[in-house]
Amino acid sequence: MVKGLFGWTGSFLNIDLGKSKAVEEKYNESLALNFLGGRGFAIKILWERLKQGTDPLSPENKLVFATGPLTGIGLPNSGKLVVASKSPLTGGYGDGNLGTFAAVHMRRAGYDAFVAEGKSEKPVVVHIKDSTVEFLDAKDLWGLTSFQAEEELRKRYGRTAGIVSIGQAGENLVKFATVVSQEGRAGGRPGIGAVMGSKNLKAIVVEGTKQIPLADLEGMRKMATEGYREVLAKPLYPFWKRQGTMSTVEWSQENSALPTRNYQQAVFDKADEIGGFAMEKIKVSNRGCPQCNMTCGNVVKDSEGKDSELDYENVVMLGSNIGLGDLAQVSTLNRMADEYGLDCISLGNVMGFAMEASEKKLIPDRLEWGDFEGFKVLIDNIAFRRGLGAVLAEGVRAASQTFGSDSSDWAMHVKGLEITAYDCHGAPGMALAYGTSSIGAHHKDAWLITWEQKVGRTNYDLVKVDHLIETQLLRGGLFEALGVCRFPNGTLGLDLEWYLKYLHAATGIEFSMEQLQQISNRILTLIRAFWVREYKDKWSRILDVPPMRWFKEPLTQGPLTGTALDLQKYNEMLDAYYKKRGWDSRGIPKLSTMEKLGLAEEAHTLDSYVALEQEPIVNMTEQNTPFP
Ligand code: PTT
Ligand code: SF4
Repeated sequence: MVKGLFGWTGSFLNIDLGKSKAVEEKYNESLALNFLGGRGFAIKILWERLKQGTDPLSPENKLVFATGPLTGIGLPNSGKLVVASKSPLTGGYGDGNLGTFAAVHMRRAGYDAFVAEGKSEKPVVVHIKDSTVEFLDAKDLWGLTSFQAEEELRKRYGRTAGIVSIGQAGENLVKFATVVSQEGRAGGRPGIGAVMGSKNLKAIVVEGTKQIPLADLEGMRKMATEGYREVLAKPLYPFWKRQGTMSTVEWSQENSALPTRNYQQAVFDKADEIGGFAMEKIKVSNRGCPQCNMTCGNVVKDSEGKDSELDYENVVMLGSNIGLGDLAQVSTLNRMADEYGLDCISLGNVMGFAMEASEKKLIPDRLEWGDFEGFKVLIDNIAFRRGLGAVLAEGVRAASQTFGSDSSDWAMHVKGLEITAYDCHGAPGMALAYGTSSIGAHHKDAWLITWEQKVGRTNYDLVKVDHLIETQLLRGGLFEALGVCRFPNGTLGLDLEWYLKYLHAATGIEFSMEQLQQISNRILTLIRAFWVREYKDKWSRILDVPPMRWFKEPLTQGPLTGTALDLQKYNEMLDAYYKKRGWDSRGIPKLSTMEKLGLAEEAHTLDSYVALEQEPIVNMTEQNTPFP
C-alpha cells in the first residue's frame, strides 16, 4: 500500500454492483510512482483485471473513475477525472476526461479511483460519503434525462455534492453514450455511458469531507493562489473568457479545416453564423469545471429559450458537419445531446454520414442537410434506438457495414471512434494524430493542426512525427495522468514548470520532466498493448490509417481546393512514427520497448496473443523502471 507517500490517498474503492458491495483497497505505492494516476491508473487496472475478449457491455467489464495526484487540491483547473473502460464502440481502450465536483469529492472521500464491476439487478444509484457506501434504488430516476436525474439527486444531497449520471442514451446502450455532470460536462466519448447503463448504474453521488494528504500544504496553498493569478494575467485570458474554444470556428474556416457535410468539404458558407462572434451575441454566462477560473463553457439561449453550453467541437459537429447554420438551433441539438447523454461529436458524425447515405440513396430514409426539425427527430430515434436511429446508435463504423457500397470510405472514424472536428484533407500531421490517438479518432492526445499550419500545412516533413510524439506524451500521457485540465498550458501557455512545482508540493517528490515523459510513454505503450491484446489476430496497421475520403476525394472548395492526403507518404510517416515509438511495422510495441519501460510482464502476456518482435536490449542501463 501507499505509505509515507503524499499526494495520493492510496486507496481505490472497488464497487461490485452485482453484490451491492463496496470494498476499499489499499494499492501498492509502485503503482502511483510508475503510473501516476488518471489514465495511468485506468489502463493498469483494465490491463490487470479484465479478461481478454470481455464483452464491453457485460457485467465483467470494469468501469473506472480515476483521478490524479493533482486532482481536487485547489489548484487551477484541478477538478478533472478520467472515466474509462473497454469501449463498446471500438472494442479497445476507451476513456474521457470529465470536469466535475465528483472528482474533488472522490479525493476528499479518500479515494483515487472507483472501479465498478458486475451488474445491479435493478437500476441503482451508488452514494458514497467518505467510507460509507449505499446502493439505492433508482427506479424513479431510470428513464430521466441526465439533467433531470442530477436535479433530483441535488434535492436529496445538496448543490455541492459530486454527481455523475447517464441519460437515456446510456440506459439504451447507445455505443457513444457519455457520462454527464453539471448539465454540460460530458466525458467518455467511446461509450463509457453505455457501460454505465449496462451495469444498471444511473448515477454515482459522492461526498467527501477529508483532507487530501499533501507533502507541503502551506506551500501548495501559496502556489495555488499564485497559479490562479498567473492564469488571470495571461494575455489571451480575456478573449478566452469571451469565447473559450469557440474562436476555433473562424480559424478552421479560414484555414480549410472545418468539417462540412460529413467532411466532404472543409469550409462552410454559414461559418460566420455559428462562430465565436455569433455565439457572443446569444451568450448569457460562463460555466465550467470546479476549481477553475477559466470557465470555458459558453452558456447561450437556444432556439427553445433554454440554456445550452457550447464548445467548438459541439457546434461544428452539430452545425457545419450536418449543414446547419443557425447557432440557436445548433444549441438546441447540443442541449438534447447533453440531456440524453450522447457524445456530440459522434452524434454529428453519424448524422452527417446518414445524410450522405440518404443523398446517395443507400438508405430509404429521406434526410436533408440543415433540416433542424428532422435532426431533432433523428436524435430522439438514436437515443431510443428506433428505426434508422438504432443503426446509427451503433456508431459510424457499424453503420457503414450495414449500409454497404463504398460507404466505409466516407465513414469518418479511426478504430471505430468518430473523428472530431478537424478536416484533414490537407493536414497529414493531424491525420496521423487521429490515426495514432490512444482511443480512436480524438484530438485530445494531440491537437497538431494550428502548429501544422505554421510549419507547412500540407507537407509530410518528419518533424511532424517528432512533434506529434512530444505532444502525445504531454497531453495524452502527462495531463491525463495528473488529473488536471490541460487548457491553462495548452491554450494560455502556462509554463510546464508549474506542474512540476505542484507535483513536488503534493507528493514531496521532485519529478523531472524526463521521468514524467517516461511515465507517459509507459501509459501510452500499455494502452497500445491493450488494443492489440483485445484485437489479437484482427490487429493491423490499417487501424492507424484514417478514412479513405481524405485520400481519394480532393477538396473542391476553399483555399485548399484540389488537396487530398497521399497514402504512400502517410504510410512513410506512420513507419517513422512506429520506429520512434519502438513499435514494429504492425504498430505493435517491441519486446525491448516494453521491457525498457518496465512492462516486461505485460510484454510476456501480449506475446502470448501476438508474437512480439524480439529486438534485444543492447545496453541494459537503458532499462528504465524509475520506481521499482
Ligand atoms: C471531449 C469531447 C470534447 S473535446 C468536446 S468539446 W473540447 C465535446 N463536448 C461534449 C459536450 O459538451 N457534450 C456532449 N454531450 N458531448 C460532448 N462531446 C465532446 O467531448 C471538456 C473540455 C474540453 S471541451 C476539452 S477540448 C479539453 N479536454 C481535455 C482533455 O481531454 N484532457 C484534459 N486533461 N483536459 C481537458 N480539458 C478540456 O476539457 P471527453 P468536459 Mg470532456 C458539453 O470528455 O470524452 O474527453 O471528450 O469533459 O468536462 O466537458 O471538458 O473543444
Ligand atoms: Fe473545465 Fe474549461 Fe476550466 Fe478546463 S478550462 S477546467 S475544461 S472549465
